[in-house]
Amino acid sequence: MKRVMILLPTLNEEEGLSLVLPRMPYEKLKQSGWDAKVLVVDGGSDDLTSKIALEHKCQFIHQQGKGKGAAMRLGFLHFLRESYDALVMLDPDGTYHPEEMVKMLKKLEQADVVVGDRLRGAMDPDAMTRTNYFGNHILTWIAVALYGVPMNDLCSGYWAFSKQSISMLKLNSMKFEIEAEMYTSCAAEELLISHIPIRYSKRLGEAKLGSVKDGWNIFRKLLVRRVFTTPHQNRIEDGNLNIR
Ligand SMILES: Nc1nc2c(ncn2[C@@H]2O[C@H](COP(=O)(O)OP(=O)(O)OP(=O)(O)O)[C@@H](O)[C@H]2O)c(=O)[nH]1
Ligand SMILES: [Mg+2]
Repeated sequence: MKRVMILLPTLNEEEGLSLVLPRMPYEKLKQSGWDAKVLVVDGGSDDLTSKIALEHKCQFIHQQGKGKGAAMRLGFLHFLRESYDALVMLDPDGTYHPEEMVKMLKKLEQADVVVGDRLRGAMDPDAMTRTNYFGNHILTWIAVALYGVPMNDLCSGYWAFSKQSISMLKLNSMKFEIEAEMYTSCAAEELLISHIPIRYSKRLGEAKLGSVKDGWNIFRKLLVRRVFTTPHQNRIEDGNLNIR
């Protein structure tokens, strides 16, 4: 059996997490040769997020700082410390469908990285605001114009990686610019990115992303990494790992 880590970033995500965790396709993954373990990296939720994660026997880390980017990098660090073969990340806010990771891991056999593509997938009518829809298209277009590497959905929160590709990423994002930096780092390391259309649904609970401010930070990250290909310093604050 190969081992896959399913990495979930959370900040007050009790509603989404309680819907997403029971839908993890453990059986289907097993049939495809994958033994899966979930790691939740939490940014200090004050709702029932940690309780739900532990009830479902997830590994749980309290990140010491804040931000999705810092959380993902901490998750990557733990991934590399253990003997996993692949990593799948998705936001557990009800927007992404855990069942779809089976086909993403299948596709990973022919690529280093697989991105779940919402923009060419099945988007539920009320899943994305008009501002985010145009913002996602524009940022994706800018990324491809700057880096010349195919990308269909820059800000997707559903990615699968081989172990080797995670070990090659060089990242320092703290917040929602993390996916953009994952793309720029894949481009720098010449990793093969493949896409797969996915369904995208309306979020449960409250959004943490501010469209304009975070959109601007993503744009800025694309520009900075075009000039300075790799981060000066790879800052990751360790968290407290609570293994159940
Ligand atoms: N660990 C951690 N996770 C976070 C933090 N901020 C947001 N998240 C999680 O990151 C994921 C993405 O955040 P969202 O608010 O859904 O942002 P988004 O998906 O870009 O925007 P929406 O389309 O509005 O859902 C969610 O699962 C959040 O719970 C944080 O500071 N730390
Ligand atoms: Mg979301």
